[in-house]
Amino acid sequence: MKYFLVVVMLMSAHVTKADIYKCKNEKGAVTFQDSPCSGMKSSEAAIPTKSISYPATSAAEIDNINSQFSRKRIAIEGDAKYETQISACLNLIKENSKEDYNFVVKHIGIIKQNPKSGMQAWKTPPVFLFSNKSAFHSLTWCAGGIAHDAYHSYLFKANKVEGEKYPPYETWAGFSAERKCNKYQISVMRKIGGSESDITYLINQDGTHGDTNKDGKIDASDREGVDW
Ligand SMILES: [Ca+2]
Repeated sequence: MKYFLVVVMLMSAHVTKADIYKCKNEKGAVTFQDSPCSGMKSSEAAIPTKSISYPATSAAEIDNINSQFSRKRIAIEGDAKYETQISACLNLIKENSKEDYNFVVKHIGIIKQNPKSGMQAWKTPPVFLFSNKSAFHSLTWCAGGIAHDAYHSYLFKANKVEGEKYPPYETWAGFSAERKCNKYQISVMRKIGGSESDITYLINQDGTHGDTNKDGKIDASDREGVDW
């Protein structure tokens, strides 16, 4: 049962929050970005992330965003605001790196709103539980978090042994696996315009962030300390 409770994590508590702006391009398509749109004042942020509440997005706007990436491949389970945010995060990856977008789509089947983040890589399709705290922190952090856990899912599959339900824990969710996932997260965040402070923070991580009770290993007992 241990593995059903073991999850892998994202960091989020340490970095500055950034608002999110809903912009329209010349063709009228809605996009989301971390900085104000051209000609827009910073006070016009669509999603001030200090509080997660923000103006309701119409169904038509959500459809417009969803049409920008393949909903057939990643399902999003959450409220309308959450779906909009995750769609925007995925779209950010897609627009900046098709290769990484394809990787994410390949290794995550469902992104699900959940109080605590974690990757259920053993499920078919793999389910990424992703908290509001991490998802709404900023678009680039959200996208980086998705990339991070897609990599955990990839490691799970890559290290699976014939006849065994789970690969050795260390290979996909231990400290060395976390370092690999951080590395991938950094590479994606560089491509999508992640902030220097976020990237520096990740570079300085040693892969032990998930060991919240600091007993030298990551297991179910660390879940309680997860606040992201
Ligand atoms: Ca621990």
